[in-house]
Amino acid sequence: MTKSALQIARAAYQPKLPKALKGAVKIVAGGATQSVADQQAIKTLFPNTYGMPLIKFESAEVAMALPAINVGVILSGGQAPGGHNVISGLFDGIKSLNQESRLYGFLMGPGGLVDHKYIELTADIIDEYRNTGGFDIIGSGRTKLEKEEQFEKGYEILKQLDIRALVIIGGDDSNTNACVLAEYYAAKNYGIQVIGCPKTIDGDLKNDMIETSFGFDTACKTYAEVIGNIQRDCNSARKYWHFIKLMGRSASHIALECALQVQPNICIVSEEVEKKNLSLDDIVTSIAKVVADRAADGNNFGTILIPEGLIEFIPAMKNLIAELNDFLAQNAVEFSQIKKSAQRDYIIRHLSEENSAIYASLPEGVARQLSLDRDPHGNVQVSLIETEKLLSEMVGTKLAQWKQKGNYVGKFAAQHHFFGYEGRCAAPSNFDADYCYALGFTASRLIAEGKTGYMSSVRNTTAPAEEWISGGVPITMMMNMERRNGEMKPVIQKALVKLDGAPFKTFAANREKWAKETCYVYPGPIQYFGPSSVCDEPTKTLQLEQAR
Ligand code: FBP
Repeated sequence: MTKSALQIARAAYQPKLPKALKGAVKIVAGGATQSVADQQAIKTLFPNTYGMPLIKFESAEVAMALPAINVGVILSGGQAPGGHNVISGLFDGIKSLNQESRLYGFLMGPGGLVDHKYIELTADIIDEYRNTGGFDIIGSGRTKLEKEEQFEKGYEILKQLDIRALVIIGGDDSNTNACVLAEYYAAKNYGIQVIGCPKTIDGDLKNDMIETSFGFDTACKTYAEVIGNIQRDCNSARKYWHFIKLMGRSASHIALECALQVQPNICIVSEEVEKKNLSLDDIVTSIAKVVADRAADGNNFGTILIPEGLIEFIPAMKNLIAELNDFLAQNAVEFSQIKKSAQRDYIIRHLSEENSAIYASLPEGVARQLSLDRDPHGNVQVSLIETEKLLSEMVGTKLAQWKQKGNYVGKFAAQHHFFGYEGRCAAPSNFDADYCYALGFTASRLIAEGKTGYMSSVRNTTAPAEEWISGGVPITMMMNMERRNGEMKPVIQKALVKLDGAPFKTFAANREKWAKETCYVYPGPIQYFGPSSVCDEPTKTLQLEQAR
């Protein structure tokens, strides 16, 4: 296979490990834990994995010896830079404890476990993928592990391969599944440990113990590079407004991080829209005002960052989507038999009066996207909704009305972009390469300690990697009860942007200036070699959250 010069050089990169993981480790356990909310309900649903202590690894004198063990690994959900390094860290970790240990990768996500599709990950294969982006080593998928028959099918193959620990690398939904599986195998006394690893470019799987999900760093830096390039183009030609939608199915962390890196004219933060109970028209008006103000200064150009999940955070739309979710879940069969051309009318006839009116007022394309199949976890596929076009069209209409009234005298031409897939498989930054390797290595130590229902945790991540703290968090600690597909379910609580947090406050303190003036920053491409100040810098979000 032909490799690029960067790929060849990057293959030789040795990810940095926290000091404590470099030799023998001992475990330091804290007190009992409880879930973030709905404690009684979660405790009842997870009697075997609830309340376990937080765990930290520290250096020890005597090395622990692990009998040879077979371990399975699954990549679940959307790709995120660094997944291959989690696997190589896990591989090196189990091998460092016993050379006879083996690692099996289940193919194309959790479905590989159920369908018994797997490969053994040998040293040759692992070496091909060190420090590379993508999940192609074993592929990924979104099959939801939730049914007893799936757990039993999984158990069959795990028993056959003598696998005694399974590592699931995924986002909040996949780690919820990891926890359900851990509980099931523990209840059945099957002797199979399940460990989770925090993945998602969206950055919304985080809490006090999980400072960031892997992939967020690289993905944001990749988008910020391209947005910076667009800003330089836009500041050169001075004729376009660029409407840039950024991935992040729910939370606006990616848009906010990119805004902090590039200082655009506008960045919408969905969580603020919800808090202020803004309507679509409020958002459109506020954008149009910035466009008009800049036009008054002769600046008919600018950049607007739009979080992918915006639609679901506009309160009126959120109510509509919630009703649609329940309605479509309950009437799935009937709905699937209705002709496509009649589906819109069918929905309008069946929704409550208020939601029916909102649904009817939506442009055809957006309305259709809202009624399309949910992903296996019941989520609307927001990446398919063209919010950037919807907003620019509406802003254009508003400006035309203002022009007629003599309130606006500019030119408005829009360009549209959607950045998501462009960053999900980028070669991991040094941060993600190191962080992921440490997460995988930590998972091997949790396995060696016989733990199950834990998520691998690496903290203190704005300090040099040597000083990072490695350990484990009981997954039940992150759970609460939420409505999914019309039913209350235990799920990991999503971490949305905190409006009283330092990243948002920093943005809010600067946004008026960024709107009016042209304060663009051009971050340039991720650097893998060179001074640490250029190559190892964590995200602005992490730096501000940890105030370093
Ligand atoms: P995960 O939550 O699985 O990490 O995926 C995140 C994400 O990249 C979202 O930002 C986006 O909305 C979604 O995946 C797109 O899904 P798909 O890859 O199935 O098109």
